[in-house]
Amino acid sequence: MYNTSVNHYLRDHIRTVQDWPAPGVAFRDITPLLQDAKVFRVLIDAFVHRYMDPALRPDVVAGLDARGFIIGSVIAYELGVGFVPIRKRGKLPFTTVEETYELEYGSATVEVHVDAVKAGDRVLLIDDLIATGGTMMAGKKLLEKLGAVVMEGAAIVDLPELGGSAKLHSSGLPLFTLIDFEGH
Ligand code: HSX
Repeated sequence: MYNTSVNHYLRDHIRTVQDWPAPGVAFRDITPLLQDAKVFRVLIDAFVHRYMDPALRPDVVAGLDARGFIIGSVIAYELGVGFVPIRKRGKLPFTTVEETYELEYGSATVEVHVDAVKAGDRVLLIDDLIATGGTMMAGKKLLEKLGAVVMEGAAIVDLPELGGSAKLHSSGLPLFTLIDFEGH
């Protein structure tokens, strides 16, 4: 966990929307973190302070479609490294590699350009939230197909009850998250 008072400050700016997108789901909405300039800066700095440490500094930041783009690109800019988008299928124009993963109902596919990272690059993988961990796991596998090393996964919110962070951790991926939400 990051500095506790920062965690609480950020938590207070996450909106919980009940029964969205489906009955029984408590959706953790990060948009209030972004729309206030001061809160947005505190949020981004929480990540930047960690990854500007030379031992943890990535070569590239990869963001997961779509909320991972919002924070991932700003973090990359602040760290002075490049940003690559991992997109849902059919959005990237150049040659891609893809990875399909299971959802509760059906499956999803994510893609990245074949030249997005180089073999041996140390990549920081970013999303807004970890639930089942399927999205982040697919992103990790994609980057590894290109020979990159995913040095850490980072997200604003973890929903530990859904088991994703434990699954990612046991796959060997270190994780950094700012806020845990249990229950509703
Ligand atoms: C949500 O699903 C978030 O923005 C993440 O991209 C993703 C997390 O779910 P999971 O793949 O961990 O279950 O739309």
